[in-house]
Amino acid sequence: MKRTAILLIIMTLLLPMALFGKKELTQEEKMAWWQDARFGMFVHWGPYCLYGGVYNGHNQRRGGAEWIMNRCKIPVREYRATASRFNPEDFNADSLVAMAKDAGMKYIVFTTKHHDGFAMFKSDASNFNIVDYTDYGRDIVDDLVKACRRQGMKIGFYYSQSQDWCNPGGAAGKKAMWEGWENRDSVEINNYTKEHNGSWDYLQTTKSFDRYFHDVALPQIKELLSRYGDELGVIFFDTPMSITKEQATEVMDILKDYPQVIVNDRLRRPDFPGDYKTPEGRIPKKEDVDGIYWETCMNIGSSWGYKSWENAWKPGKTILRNLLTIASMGGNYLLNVGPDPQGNVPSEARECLKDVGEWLGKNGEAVYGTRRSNIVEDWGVCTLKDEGRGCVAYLCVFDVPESGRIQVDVGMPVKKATLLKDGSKVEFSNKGGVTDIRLPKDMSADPIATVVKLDLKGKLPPEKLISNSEKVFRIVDAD
Ligand code: FHN
Repeated sequence: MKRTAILLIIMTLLLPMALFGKKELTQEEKMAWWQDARFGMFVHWGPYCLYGGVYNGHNQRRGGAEWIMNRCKIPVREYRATASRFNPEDFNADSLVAMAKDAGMKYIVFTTKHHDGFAMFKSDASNFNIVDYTDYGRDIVDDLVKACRRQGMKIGFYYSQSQDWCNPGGAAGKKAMWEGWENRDSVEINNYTKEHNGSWDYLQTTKSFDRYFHDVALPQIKELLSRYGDELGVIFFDTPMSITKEQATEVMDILKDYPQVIVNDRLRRPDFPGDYKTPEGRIPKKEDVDGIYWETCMNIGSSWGYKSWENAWKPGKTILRNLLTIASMGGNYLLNVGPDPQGNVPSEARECLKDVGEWLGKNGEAVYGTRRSNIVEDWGVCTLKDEGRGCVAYLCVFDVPESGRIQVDVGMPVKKATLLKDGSKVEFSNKGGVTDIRLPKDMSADPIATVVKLDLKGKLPPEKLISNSEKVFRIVDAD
């Protein structure tokens, strides 16, 4: 009897959803997990990794190594032939997800198709994909989604909707030849590129952009959504060139069936503002991200795609301080890695992520689920969180002053101050709205950040963030 009653209640709750489609979400509900997550892994991976930033013995002079085909004007047939040899035998989707998890990352955004046009998933819209075009033959996107499912990691898809250099008709960023390798034909190639809206190979021009869009981009977006749309967290479009308002609307119409998918601001500009803004490679100014959802995407080295001669790896300390600063301004940090041709994340990046994960394992409380304070001082930054009947402020002290004293105005009286790492007491006094903190003299400062947790009297005021702001952040390669 009891069981029947429970079943009836469940059915009454589920029936309207089955009849009338998926539950409407408020913007706040939709963004909630993403806001709490704060830290994600961006993965740029495709056949460009086979070049590793080197073409015909020349290091690519400018731009990310994932742009090598365009920067060095590699002919379509040649690039396709290289791509057919993509055989990342070491790739293990579970290891990649575990790496992100151990680094304290809460979601992964993976390049399902970058500007070269190679799909990392089985596609009926173009055979230039990992399953049909290579001997490797495994659907990497499918492997990754399943690994994320197994490990409770949110998955997001990057998809290059406009640029596509191997499927005819796709847009091509206008880059001049002299940015690539020294080629005797560069003048000729440059003239051709100028006359053909960025394309450098006749094969790119045999269809219109509209045909490319309807034959490849839209069907592939549909393929990805029909397979994984219900569990997809994010879709990251990029370099919105050539795409019309009507075409962008067609994309958004498909996305209506997946109301939980968070969409970035790069589908088409300026009339498709998306759910969040995407400053690239840098931490924006506080005033530029006031009241909005935003995420900085950044490389762990100097290139999105794998570069065999990378020599500018960021240390864990930089990554962590960036993350804390971004969190103190209410943003997310999407940190990119580029696996190599065998499918391994370079060891320098792995080491860095390990350090980051270790620190976050002890101090993550100051990052996840926090809100912006907009306090960025000489000594460091501060995040805020509601907790129990009150709220807390996490002072992340990058540089402990010699006096051991820091002053902060968190807008509420402080009840208690402790060191996050061990809960030991920290002396403080409240005076005229400012709290004077005295860090223990015998304390060894944390080289990343010494985190002081302040228990505050009162709750945080409601925070209303907007998605559709008109703010525009520059996309580095979108010309
Ligand atoms: O051209 C791309 C680049 O290769 C990379 O994918 C980044 C990631 O945000 N987006 C474009 C440049 O802004």
